[in-house]
Amino acid sequence: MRIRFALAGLVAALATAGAVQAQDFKPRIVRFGYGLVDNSNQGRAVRLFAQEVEKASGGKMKVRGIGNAALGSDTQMQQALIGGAQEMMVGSTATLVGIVPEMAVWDTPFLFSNVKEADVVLDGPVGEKVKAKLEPKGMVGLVYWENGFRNLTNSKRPVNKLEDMGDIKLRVMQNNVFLDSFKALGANAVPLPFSELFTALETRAVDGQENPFNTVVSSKFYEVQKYLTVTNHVYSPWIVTVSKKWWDTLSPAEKKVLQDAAVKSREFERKDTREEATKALAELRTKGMQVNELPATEANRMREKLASVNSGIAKAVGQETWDAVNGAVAQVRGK
Ligand code: TK8
Repeated sequence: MRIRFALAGLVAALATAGAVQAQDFKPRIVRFGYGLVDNSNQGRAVRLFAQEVEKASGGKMKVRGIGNAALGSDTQMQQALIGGAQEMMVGSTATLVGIVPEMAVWDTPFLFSNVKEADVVLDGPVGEKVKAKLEPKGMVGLVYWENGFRNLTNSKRPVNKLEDMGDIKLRVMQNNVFLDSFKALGANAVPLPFSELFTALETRAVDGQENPFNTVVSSKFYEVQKYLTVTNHVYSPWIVTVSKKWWDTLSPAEKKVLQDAAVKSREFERKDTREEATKALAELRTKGMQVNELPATEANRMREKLASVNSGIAKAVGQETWDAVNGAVAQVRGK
């Protein structure tokens, strides 16, 4: 008797769950584009996101991760999201600056001195506020992911002092903060989309670039770059974005599935990236890269020179955003 009662309850519960699911989830294909190769921290986190979404939607929502910039460079994908031709992407906040000027604040050299500061500030109220600026421009920002602290590589010579950068043609991300930063350091800065970077290095159209260790490994830059200088000069995050046009067609349950999976992917991605980063430098050495750290006096000179771009960033992002972000950093540092 008791068993029969329990079974009936179970059947009823299942029926209700089924009914809720049927009306809340439509079959959806989500094209999720990214710039790095499949075997990278980006690729792994996109796959985790895809699994979570599929599970939570009872298989109704299917995420197709499309890496290698096969759907276009960061800026091309952003336009596809705005137009509604692509559902999701992950890319650098740095490449969004032309659409949301406030995003440039994350490119401030030496803004964060460790990943804890980055996590607290990006996930906190001011990170949310900057992220929210995407909506009126046609994109919904879900979460920030770690790209990592950036370091310098080149094929010309070991960089031991600033002057060593003098005649290095250095690829930078396409925004003024990066251009101004490397001009301030005396380099010949050339803006290029990431999708063109490997070929540019290979053909020596440019001599160097800057990216976290993880990317130097996953994109095989060690094949075309000999020297790596540990500079940790900036932490520019990645951000996961959704087409607003498409987002507006989703049910609240579908939106929640994407939001929850995005948070899970963020936790996974940061852990994965940090683990990979600790091993990457040794790997790059075994691949034949020559690694050096800047002597303290040169690191300080670099800091001083880069501080000269701060006033320009404050102007570009607005004093309010500048103060809010720097205030949030000071707060977490004080703790
Ligand atoms: C990948 C880029 C990349 C970034 C860059 O699409 O462009 O150098 O670091 O991660 O967003």
